[in-house]
Amino acid sequence: MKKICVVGLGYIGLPTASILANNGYDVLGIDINEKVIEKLRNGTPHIEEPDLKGIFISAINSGKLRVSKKIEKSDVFIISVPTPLTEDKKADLSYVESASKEISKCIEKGNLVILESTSPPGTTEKLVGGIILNSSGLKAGADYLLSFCPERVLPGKIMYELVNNTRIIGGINKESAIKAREIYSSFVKAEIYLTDLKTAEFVKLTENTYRDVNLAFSNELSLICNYYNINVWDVIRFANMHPRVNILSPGPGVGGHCIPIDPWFMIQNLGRENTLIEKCRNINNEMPFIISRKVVELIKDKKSPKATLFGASYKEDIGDTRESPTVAVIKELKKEKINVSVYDPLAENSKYELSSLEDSLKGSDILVLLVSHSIFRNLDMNYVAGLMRTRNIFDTRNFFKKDEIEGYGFKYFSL
Ligand code: SAJ
Repeated sequence: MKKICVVGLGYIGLPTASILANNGYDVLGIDINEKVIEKLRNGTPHIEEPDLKGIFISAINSGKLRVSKKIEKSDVFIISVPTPLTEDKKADLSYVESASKEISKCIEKGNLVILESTSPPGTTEKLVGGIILNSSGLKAGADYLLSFCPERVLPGKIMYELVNNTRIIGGINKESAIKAREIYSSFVKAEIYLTDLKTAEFVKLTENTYRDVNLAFSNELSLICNYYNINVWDVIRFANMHPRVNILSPGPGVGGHCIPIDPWFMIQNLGRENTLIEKCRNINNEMPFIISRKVVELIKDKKSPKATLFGASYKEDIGDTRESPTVAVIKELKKEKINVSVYDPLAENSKYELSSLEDSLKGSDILVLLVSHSIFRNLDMNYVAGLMRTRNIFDTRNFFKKDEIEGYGFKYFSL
């Protein structure tokens, strides 16, 4: 199995295609977006991710990685396309569907098809396998091999985690899983465990749902601590000293394109309401509104109140703004007639206009820290204080030190 076609060149597909090419495979990366292909052909990755550029360029320069809009015959097909959430909170599998149709056009007996995109249990066999059977007549397990191998990498650390994280591979039969393991073991240094398709699909959802539930617990703790006037950050720090407790940090909400979405995939077919998982989703979704209400309360008496939000991306030290809690905070504050300006030197493709540091702070009544970018550590707080009309800081991430901040004449509020 020498030639691999990676369908979908996004956050997972592009790094995976590049690494496979650097490990000796002939890789063809496919994307439907003409602009993406053009950019890649000019030697520039269309996504920002530490260490990706060098690995991508060496793959392209070696001639082992090509990119195209058009699929070709291959030994292996890897599907790494987005699986977003529909309005009614179900998996939108349309990209998986169209990728499977493309593959059907050139699949041959003995090939291996691997789905990487996060999907509800049953998708690999029923949807991918079903489409390929209908369009090409080839049956998964009998005529070709079919696997599910979910990505598990953390945005911001993708290149490291692709190589160093353990992987779980599900196969429609043992041979499918074993063959898929052969491909990934060319670059994965950690263990690769084999199972069946549905288990592998469910494991991926379980990992992200576990994190969402943990985050909901920590966000709810922050509300309860608020009631008792206890510092939630101290509580979590001390509780986590217990060898079997590991609570995540509360914050202004849970963003990104995985954690707020995948729990819905897990429960979408159950027909049960009010599950723990749904409740946790709702708690996390409520956080930007809770933050906004507090901001309004703090500055509503000012004449033409202005709030400055620090951070537009969905989490620290990356530029990705997809599903960022900041968007909901902006909307809420605007509804309440608060002037809002946002500062984030890392943010890419922000839906909301961003301001310079100076413009965002000039005449402001509150600085709301929403994302803990490391670069915010270099801020000259005297300069920040000097620009603001009212020196309020609302720190939703336990980023600043209260005593230090008060030394600049700020009133400090935290979650
Ligand atoms: N967050 C907090 N407090 C924390 C940790 C995170 O509020 O203590 C917030 C972040 O600010 C962000 C959101 O949660 O808004 C999600 O961030 P994250 O770092 O928890 O997760 P992602 O979405 O960047 O990546 C996750 C990872 N999954 C797990 O850790 C179980 C990653 O390994 C997955 O590959 C990725 O989802 C994915 O693609 O599924």
